[in-house]
Amino acid sequence: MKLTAINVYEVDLPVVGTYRMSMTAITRLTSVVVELVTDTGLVGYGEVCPLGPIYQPQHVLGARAAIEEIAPKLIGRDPTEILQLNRAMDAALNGSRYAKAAIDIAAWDLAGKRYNRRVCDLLGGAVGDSVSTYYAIAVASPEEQARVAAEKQEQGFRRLQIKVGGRDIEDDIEAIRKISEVLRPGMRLAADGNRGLTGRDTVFLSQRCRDIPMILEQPCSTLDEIANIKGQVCHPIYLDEVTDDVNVVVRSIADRLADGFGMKVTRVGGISAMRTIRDICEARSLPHTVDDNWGGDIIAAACVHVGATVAPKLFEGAWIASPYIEHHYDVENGPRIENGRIKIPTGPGLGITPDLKRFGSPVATFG
Ligand code: 0XW
Ligand code: MG
Repeated sequence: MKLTAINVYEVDLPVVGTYRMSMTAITRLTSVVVELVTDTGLVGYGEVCPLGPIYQPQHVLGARAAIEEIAPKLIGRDPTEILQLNRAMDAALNGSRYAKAAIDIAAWDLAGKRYNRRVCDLLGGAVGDSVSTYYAIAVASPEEQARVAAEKQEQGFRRLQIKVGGRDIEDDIEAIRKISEVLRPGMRLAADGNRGLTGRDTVFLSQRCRDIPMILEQPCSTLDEIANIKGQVCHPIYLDEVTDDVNVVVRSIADRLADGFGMKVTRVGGISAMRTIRDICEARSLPHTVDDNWGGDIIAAACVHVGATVAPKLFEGAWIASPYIEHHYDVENGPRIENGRIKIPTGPGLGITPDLKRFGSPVATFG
């Protein structure tokens, strides 16, 4: 099998409502879809959707520029030799893991189609035919966040993430307390600062909520800030945005800063890197999610396929953006949330056959 062309599409993703976090509010995004075309007629799809220009050091135009630099040097390669493909990408461009991730994901899709296996099967096999997910409650009044928590609990979600930060810490504390009053025993709760809290406010929040079983997700921005407060907080800390590659994951574990992770597939470089992090976490019994920033059915399926292979005792869910997106890329097979769970697509590869009319014409073609 040889790569004959790489097509890049931009997909407009208006957000249903406004998705507010500590440092940004999202109403519309553009996702980048990559199509790997081969001489066998098989094609593979990958996707990356930066969460706006300030959430992380990622940008739609940066993704396109990185792919433009890399793509011509991949034409003629066998895309199912995924390790060699990743090495070729790193030899072509330093960094931009989020952009490389879209190509890596498409390569896994192609490998599955070539061998007629689902991606989760190629990754070692799935636990069951569905995965758990969780609901992220955007920043809003404490009353509204508690209302949403009760509603999502009724809809079958077993884990909730409340967005905190970007406001008076007293409002965050009130929101967490109101949510804890409506949750039934066994519900999991994460308070996610998305890097927006100071160390001081994180300690205040944790100590004032010491009676509430929850985890703190990426409250502060840097590993050093986390290290400063680790001995003062009353809750486990999961790292998210700061873990932008496997090395940082390894360091945060070795330095005893991470009690778990909110992990994003494209941030670390794609399915290949996420598989490595899955295995490191299993070796150290560290719980983690398998999420991404945002994006449609392609990235959602990638998260679900990897999430399906995580050891059940460590799996904290696969978050997908579909509740905030009006239309599927693949109406029949696009991942959907039902009763807090997502069925694994059954087709080979990612199991997604996107309607290319949804993407329009490619914005770039290589090969
Ligand atoms: C909840 N998420 C996985 C989706 C949003 O991109 C933010 C992210 C997180 O946990 O930070
Ligand atoms: Mg997070």
